[in-house]
Amino acid sequence: ARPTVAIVGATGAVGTVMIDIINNRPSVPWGEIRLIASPRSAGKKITVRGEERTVVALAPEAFDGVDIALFDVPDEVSAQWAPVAAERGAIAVDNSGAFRLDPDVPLVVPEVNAAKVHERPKGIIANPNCTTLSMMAALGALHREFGLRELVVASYQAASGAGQEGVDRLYAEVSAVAGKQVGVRGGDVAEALSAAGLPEETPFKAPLAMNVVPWAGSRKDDGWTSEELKVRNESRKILGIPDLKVSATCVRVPVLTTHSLAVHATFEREVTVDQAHKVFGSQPSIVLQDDPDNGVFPTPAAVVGGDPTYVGRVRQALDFPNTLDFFVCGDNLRKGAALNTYEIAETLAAGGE
Ligand code: 2RA
Repeated sequence: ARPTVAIVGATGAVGTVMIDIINNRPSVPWGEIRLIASPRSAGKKITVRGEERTVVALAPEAFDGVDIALFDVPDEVSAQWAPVAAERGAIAVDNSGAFRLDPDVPLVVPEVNAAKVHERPKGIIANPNCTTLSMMAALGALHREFGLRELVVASYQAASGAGQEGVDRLYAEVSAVAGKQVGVRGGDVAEALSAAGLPEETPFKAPLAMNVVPWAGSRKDDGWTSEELKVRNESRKILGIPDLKVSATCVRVPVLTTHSLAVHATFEREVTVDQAHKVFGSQPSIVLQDDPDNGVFPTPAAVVGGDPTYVGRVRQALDFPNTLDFFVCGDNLRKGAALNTYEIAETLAAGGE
């Protein structure tokens, strides 16, 4: 029989993208597609692949008969419910941060380490953080050829990474400054936001309109943010390089959706721009956009809504041996979240699960 898949958090931001992905696949391997959400959203009707389905409330019985449960819910909900799904016989594919660094839970990007889906003693597979994910297809491909040793990255993260609250805040800030001569004097953007009646409390810690904010996630030891540590720890785990040297600075920019990263990657062997282009060009999930003389390079506004990872500005570092610099963009709600989770489920389905 064809496997039953459940989407947990079907009515949320990532769950909604997940349904869009399922609706737009040429074909799907699923028998039943079950929609699960909080009791508040239960009873809601959503059309999936032409068939109207009713959302059922999150409860242990909701997982009965489910083969693969895709979790698009906050960390604490996953922490509680993914083990329940696994106990009931489902494989839980979790998009939250709850299990990513658990040694008994594989952290999977199918282009990089698909075989890890079979090593899941807890019945749980984790999906990486969107910032890490945005560069993984590119780094995984280069690592296979040239052996990655060191990674220095700066992120340019979209407001939607901070959820609907982040999206609403950026729209409100952009309307508050629209048509005004702000950004010419220290503090005048903040004054414009306050004059427009926006609450001082913001998900970004500082005005995001007409600005960039060097902060994403929560505070960790020694001045690092949670987001910066995720980039380090998750990259090591996905690439299978426990001692990979990583240093990240995560920055929020006034972009709605699509995270970008400036990547400085050092390899065991020399790598030329031509060789890197060939590697990127041979990856089905990477689109190479690298012709700056003709204005061809990826930007978040141009690639948002797309599934691939977009790579450009590939250069051989002038002062660092065996090192490439490049720029990468990936839709943080698609490959960064729902799409990768769905691709893990497809990998499982193709493996005869
Ligand atoms: C962010 N990576 O962009 C986070 C969301 N998971 O804030």
